Amino acid sequence: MKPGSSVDDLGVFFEGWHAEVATRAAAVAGDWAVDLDADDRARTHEAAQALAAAGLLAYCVPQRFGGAAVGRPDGVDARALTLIREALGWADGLLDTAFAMQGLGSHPITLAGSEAQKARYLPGVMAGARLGAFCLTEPEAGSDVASMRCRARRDGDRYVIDGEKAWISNAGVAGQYVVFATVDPAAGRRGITAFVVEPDDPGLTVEPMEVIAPHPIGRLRFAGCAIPVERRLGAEGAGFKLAMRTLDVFRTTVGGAALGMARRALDEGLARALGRVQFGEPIFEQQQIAAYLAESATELDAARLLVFRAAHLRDTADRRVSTEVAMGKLFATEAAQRIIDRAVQIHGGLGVTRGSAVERLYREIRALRIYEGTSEIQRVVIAAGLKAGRG
Ligand code: COS
Repeated sequence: MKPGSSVDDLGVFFEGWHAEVATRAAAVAGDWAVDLDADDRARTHEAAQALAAAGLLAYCVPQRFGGAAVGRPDGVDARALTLIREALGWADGLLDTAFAMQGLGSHPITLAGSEAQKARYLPGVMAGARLGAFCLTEPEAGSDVASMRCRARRDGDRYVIDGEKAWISNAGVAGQYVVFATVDPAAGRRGITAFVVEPDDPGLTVEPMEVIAPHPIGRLRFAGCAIPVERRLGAEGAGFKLAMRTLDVFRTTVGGAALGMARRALDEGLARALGRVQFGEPIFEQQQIAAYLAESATELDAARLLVFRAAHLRDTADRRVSTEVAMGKLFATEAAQRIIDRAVQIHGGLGVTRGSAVERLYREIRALRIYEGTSEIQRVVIAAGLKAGRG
């Protein structure tokens, strides 16, 4: 089995150089060994090193700061990021999120950072030396970002942050945290402001959280956490749009990870159906099993079309593409869940046995319908786009 990431069948969405990106990502995915017994945090560092060594993290930062030449004004190419996540998701959810966090955790700096901020953080991101984190969610503010309570108060040449963030990927291993906090709770989303917090800033503590799949995640508590004013990203009140613009790139890449996981499930399901003999013949000969595989292959291709259309538009159209991006994430993550569920069914008892690839996929896929905007929020975005005549 080989990682399924190729530009061959969707040439219309790609430029010539994308094929090489897909090949390079597939090589990293093919070489990566999944070690479920190793510590998630240690594995994340190891993954970042492997991704940096293969040159893949260069796609997370603009060329001026050492990144790859992708020819986009904002320095990143959604198609490259999505192709890479497709290959990595095929191999291992943790390898995929190690990559994703270098992008998501640095893109607000790329978009809104000063030259000094970019120079301080981006080269380390690309080298895999500084792991990134994107800190938006709070215990009481998930989908409703504007209701966040984490507060930043200006005090001379510092901001003092108080509050809590939860379900933060890379908590405890990140070298930089992009933190969204409000400077004016009464102003709703217009008070939200982005900052960079560093792990040794006084007043920051981190607690690990456990989720259903291997993933370094946790809670951040800010108690009088004072940071210099120079760590603010962009203007006061500009944080909400900065978060949304960042998500317009990375929601598409979540779709890419879902494609990779679904492809792996289809590969595993097909191999099992052809190899497993019951009633004197491979179970593939049972029409119900063949139909599951046919359904999965069709849904996977439909998902690929939506996801790469979104990535292509994001890279080439000079307009907001939130609607198409939301459609891609919604459809790909929901379809991947169904495809993986069918693969588990085809595997029978083996499908729910710890250590089998489809059992791992079954746990890995679930969060993709939740993080970076739930499926329900994607429908909200799509409906808002319809009303506004977008997309
Ligand atoms: N790009 C640029 N601007 C955007 C934007 C985008 N993608 N999305 C929204 N905006 C702007 C709008 O243009 C609007 O600007 P004005 O005030 O100048 O008119 C402003 O932001 C508010 O937009 P909107 O009215 O659409 O926001 P809502 O408060 O109605 O809803 C949702 C926003 C629900 C879509 C948003 O809160 C959301 O995405 N929630 C989910 C958050 C999430 O993904 N959490 C996971 C955390 S990361 S693991």
